[in-house]
Amino acid sequence: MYCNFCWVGGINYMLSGDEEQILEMFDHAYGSYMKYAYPADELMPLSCRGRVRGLEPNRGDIDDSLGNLLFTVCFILFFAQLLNRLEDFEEAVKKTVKDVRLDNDVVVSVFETNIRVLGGLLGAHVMADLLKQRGEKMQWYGDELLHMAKDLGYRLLPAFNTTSGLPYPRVNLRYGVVNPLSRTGTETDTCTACAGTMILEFAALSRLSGESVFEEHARKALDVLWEKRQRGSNLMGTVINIHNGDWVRRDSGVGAGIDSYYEYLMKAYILLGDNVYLERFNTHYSAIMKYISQPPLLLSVHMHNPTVNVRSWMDSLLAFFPGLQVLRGDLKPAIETHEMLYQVTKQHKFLPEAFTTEFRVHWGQHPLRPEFAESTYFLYKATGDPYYLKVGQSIVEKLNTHTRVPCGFAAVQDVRTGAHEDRMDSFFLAEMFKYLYLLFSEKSHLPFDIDDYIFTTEAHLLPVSLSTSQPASMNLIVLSFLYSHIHSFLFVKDSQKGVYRVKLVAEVRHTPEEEEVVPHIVQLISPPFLGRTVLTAGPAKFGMDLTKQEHGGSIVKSVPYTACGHIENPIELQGHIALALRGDCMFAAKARRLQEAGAIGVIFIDQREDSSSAETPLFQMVGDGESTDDITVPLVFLFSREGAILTGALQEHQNVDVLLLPKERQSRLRPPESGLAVWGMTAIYNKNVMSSCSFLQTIDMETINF
Ligand code: DMJ
Repeated sequence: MYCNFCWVGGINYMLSGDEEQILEMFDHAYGSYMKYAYPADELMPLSCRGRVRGLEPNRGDIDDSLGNLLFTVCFILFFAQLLNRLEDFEEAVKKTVKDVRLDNDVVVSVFETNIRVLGGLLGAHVMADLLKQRGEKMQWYGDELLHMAKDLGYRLLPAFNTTSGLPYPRVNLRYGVVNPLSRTGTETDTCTACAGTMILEFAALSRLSGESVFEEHARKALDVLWEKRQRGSNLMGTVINIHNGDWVRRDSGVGAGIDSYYEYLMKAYILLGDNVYLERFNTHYSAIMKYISQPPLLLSVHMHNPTVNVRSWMDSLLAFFPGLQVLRGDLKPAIETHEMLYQVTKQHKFLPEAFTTEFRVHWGQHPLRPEFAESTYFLYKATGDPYYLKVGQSIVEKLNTHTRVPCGFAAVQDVRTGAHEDRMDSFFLAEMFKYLYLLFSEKSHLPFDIDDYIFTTEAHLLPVSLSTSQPASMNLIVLSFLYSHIHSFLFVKDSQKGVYRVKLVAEVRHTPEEEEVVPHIVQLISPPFLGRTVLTAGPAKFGMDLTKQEHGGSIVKSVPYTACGHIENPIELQGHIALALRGDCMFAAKARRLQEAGAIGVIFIDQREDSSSAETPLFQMVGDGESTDDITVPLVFLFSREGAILTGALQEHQNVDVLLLPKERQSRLRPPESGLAVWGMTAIYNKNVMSSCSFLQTIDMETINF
């Protein structure tokens, strides 16, 4: 039975109707599994029995995800803890320890076993350990799940025994890959995601067990993949030869075959704090945004000829991508693509496995995939917009109406007919319910701080405190290395725990309706501009308050331009306004560094090509979650097209003086010598969205009339 009244951290609280509904659905799905399928890996919800490999007709590759490993139990282990059902959690741990055998003569997918089982065991181990430390439960627990995880890790390792370091796609849990009894080891190819989605689990295993071999192998595979990127486009193919590293399939998208490769680069940076992963991710991300992203669509291209689309349909796996874009801080395309996906679900009830650019069904199956719910959760978390709760409710409603059957929830064979399929993949329990529950639940209803964890691709949670237990040779996270995005997970030193916590922090605030962004300007006042060139700028929530005090000076570019490392030109910057490129670290970190170097103000310039205030709503920069009282210089932000005008002016003229001030003060200014007022812009600011007629207003003085 699900509870509608819970006790977390000594506080009673009532569950909301939405929370209760998710719990009821979870109980129906998990209860059916336990009743009809346990100890099989998965439930067959139409025939009300378990799917045991070898006993059911072979479904091909899809069965390689089953290894008689009690997948479902491994999966939900952690979910029970999330729901604060400590008895259920303890029970599931005991069952797993007692019933799961790893020494099975069965060929499994390395990728699936890693993300499903290894991730499940590790996430559950972390929770079991936490409960034990808290003294609440699990006092008997002696790292059994971690021992199992290590055992499983060693059973997966033979897959990495290739000359390239890219793993075989399959391994026999008992015999490895080279043993003649293994019935595997003859494969030549694997998918990019298959080889590139090991680092979170393997690194966690290494750091928790103290055995570095796992992380080393996963990292090596990522290094090989990185070397194989197409150097012209920085794109990746989807299938690669594991022996010689040649690309077998050169189509390049963000969905099937490659999705979690990108996801794991970004998350490896968040979990492990190694800049290399972020740099690689950013390089790929720019390429994706240049060639694959055609907002709201995400269309695969040829990696060598990226201006050519290779198909006119998209697959449903790419629905995770808006969630990843939220982590990257790229909210606008995330919102657009998510909205496009929502429209597809409105038309077909669910995302079909593949659909065309006109939203027609290309492949009608829907195996209860969670990616759309995942992105909905991340977008809600980043924006707080109740619209995403409505989207979540529509997902719930459709699941109950169209997939609920007496023994669980059944996949949809074809969204056009609504016919069911006798499968309920374990990711449905592991991911779908977790994201939906988190979407609707209050943070305070959770038994732990969700921001202390990162989601694996299977929605298992790994603690970001792992970053503090990395080998000394690795690049440690330093607090100052915070990257700068619209909404980002940020590492924040928790002085009490001595670990770095991960927080979803808005570095750039999209203000609520009642708090409008005060548009600012950068006005070029030295000859030959004489106040006629006016650039629309965004303000900052910290630093000098320009609404109280205008500010001006001549501009100098920071070296390095991002101002993320040691500032190399403090003498030139002394007493001047610094220009700094956005990205690589937080606005606050840049501002601090430049202020220390002697700059009297900072103009940040967007690093995204071709952005402009005419097309993108203004926002205000906020700090890094820590106190920014020490930052006293004025700070403004320019989109890249406005920024290019400023840097162009600097290139052409030795000296460029600017004024930084709120836009409303503009008309009161008199450019030197001209005696003319500067003409006001026609930008209209509506709520927090600014739609400007022009990002640059250079006017003919004759037209000025005041
Ligand atoms: C999950 O097993 C994982 O998220 C994987 O990375 C791809 N998608 C499936 C569920 O659709």
